[in-house]
Amino acid sequence: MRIDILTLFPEMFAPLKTSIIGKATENGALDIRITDIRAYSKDKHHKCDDTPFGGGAGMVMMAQPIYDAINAIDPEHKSIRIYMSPKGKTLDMATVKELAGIENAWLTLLCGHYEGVDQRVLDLCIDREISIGDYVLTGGELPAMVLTDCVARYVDGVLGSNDSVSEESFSDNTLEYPHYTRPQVFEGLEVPEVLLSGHHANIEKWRKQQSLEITKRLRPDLLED
Ligand code: 4F9
Repeated sequence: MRIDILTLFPEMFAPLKTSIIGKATENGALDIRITDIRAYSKDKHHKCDDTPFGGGAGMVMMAQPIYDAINAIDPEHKSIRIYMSPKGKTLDMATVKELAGIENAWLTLLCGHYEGVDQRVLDLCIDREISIGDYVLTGGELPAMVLTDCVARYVDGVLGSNDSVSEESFSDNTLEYPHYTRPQVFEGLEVPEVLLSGHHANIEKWRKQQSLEITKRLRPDLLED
């Protein structure tokens, strides 16, 4: 999967170079490219924001640098162009799996900053808007990393064969069961007996029951449909 990220703050994307996503990039399963929108500014001071027409607080990102950056990266509009925005559809597992399931998928993620982006560049260039939740951030960079991380986990070759996605939280509308590792007693707290029994059927039954109980207690809304 190829993911292009357009931002005024490329240095914010260091986390994508580490851990599982960093390894998948080295292995070639992911091709993540960060583009500095400022490089496309035609202003002599590389200006990319200006005051809003109509007045009001804050600055607005100018259309021209974004328009030119998108058209330099994806001149034939072959990628799915996504603007990370609180106005977008809230990200859920259905959207994550939809994007991850596209053969040879190519995503372009536009990160706004300040008060937002000139509406005309969104109208001209953007296919969809995605939000990661009902709160406002200082920019779309963290949402772009959230989207990249959770979509990438479902791309072939990103997770090792031991990192199963079939038992994790939300996989069948339930939250995941609790995990334990050595030592058997920690600060007086014991590992549940059944996990030490070696009886796989009982362990599976216990985990299913734990999943259901935890979901009922913490997220009863997930069980409604
Ligand atoms: C984007 C918040 C996506 C939530 C972008 C300020 C944002 C956001 N989901 N907030 N700029």
